Amino acid sequence: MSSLSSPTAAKRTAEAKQVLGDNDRGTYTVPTARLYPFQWNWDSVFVALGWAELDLDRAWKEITTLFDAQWPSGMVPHIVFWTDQSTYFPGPDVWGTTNQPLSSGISQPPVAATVVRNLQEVEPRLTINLFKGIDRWHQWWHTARDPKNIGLISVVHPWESGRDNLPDWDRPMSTVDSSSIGAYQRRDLDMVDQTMRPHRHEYDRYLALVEFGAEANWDDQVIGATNPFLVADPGVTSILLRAERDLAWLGRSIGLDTAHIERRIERLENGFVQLWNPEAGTYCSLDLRSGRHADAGTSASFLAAYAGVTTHLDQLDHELGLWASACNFLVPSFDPRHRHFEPKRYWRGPVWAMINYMIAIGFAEVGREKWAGRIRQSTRDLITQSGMSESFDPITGGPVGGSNFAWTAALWLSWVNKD
Ligand code: 9WN
Repeated sequence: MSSLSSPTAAKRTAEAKQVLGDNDRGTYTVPTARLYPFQWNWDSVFVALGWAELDLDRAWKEITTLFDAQWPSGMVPHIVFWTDQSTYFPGPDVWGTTNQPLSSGISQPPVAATVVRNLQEVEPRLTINLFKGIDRWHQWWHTARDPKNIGLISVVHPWESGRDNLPDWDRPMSTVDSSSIGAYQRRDLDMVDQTMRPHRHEYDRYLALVEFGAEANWDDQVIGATNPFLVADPGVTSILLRAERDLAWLGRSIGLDTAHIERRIERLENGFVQLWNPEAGTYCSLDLRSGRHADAGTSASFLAAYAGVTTHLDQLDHELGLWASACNFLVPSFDPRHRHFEPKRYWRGPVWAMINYMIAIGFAEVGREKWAGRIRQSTRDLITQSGMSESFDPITGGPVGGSNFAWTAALWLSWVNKD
């Protein structure tokens, strides 16, 4: 186990700064140069935590740049295509959106309010404009992504969850018709081994959903009512619930009335209970088209404490213990005892630093320091062993996916290796 000041840790710190610098595009940061050459929503926000350790102005800029791409509807897109690049597919032509700057037509987990609160606590610089932008985005989730008004947030594309090929999506995606999808060239496989990426049949359906959205002109009402994929996600729901609490804090800190945010918090608190799957003994996604829960937990199940939901804490504590006995590094993205667990395939097993960060914060806040410490130590061991990788194999600790990854670097600087 390396200490905070060990030579290896110092080497990783230098590497992390280098990675942020290399991926910096001045007003935003790309996740990693060729594989993901644009601004990604939640990547950028986590990266702001890393910038805050080096340059506070740059940290705020990362977030305001993202909100410069906010749609009139309030949606903040998952990718902003600030420049023309050919190393990523699908690009703006496939998304068929019209808003400027060009962007994708879906969103990603809303971590912004929480990170902005962190920045604001270092030095208050929140503008009313940014506050309103985040507020409109949160309202958009409640309206556009809770079309049945049940107090749960759904995703209309696996990419919207940020956890693309999670086994949770297998069954709901199996009903998506991809027969209209012609030939296309994936670019991810030029850079990452195919054993670490989603399968071809999954990509066909990802594209079919993009086609569906484009044909609907990205109209939220049409998508909410008829999109073939609509799944309530414990990840986005927990992250939004947490973000709403932080947004209310931010509003109060600048003297605003936050009653409408408190009402939204209450909606989600009431809705959250529907994610509990008694058979699996954990929080699971809920397919709103079939009415069925997924049959196993994911790393997002452990975000309940982060969301401020403490109802099943003992069960989650117990469940995490079982996961810990089934792998060497925490927290795998999917239940390591399940038959669909794949330690190297993207979101079907690998460990992701920013998910660990959120889970650890939640456990620490509810007094389960043991888990918070263990998760941070695991993240530390993984990055020490494998560097600034996109994600990590929970069995071997080896690197998975792309390298020189901005959010891994940012979390090393702001959390893993911070005193
Ligand atoms: C699609 C950039 C993004 C992350 C996601 C991760 C992956 C994209 C892809 O990379 O998704 O958005 O093409 O694989 O799943 O969480 O934001 O790092």
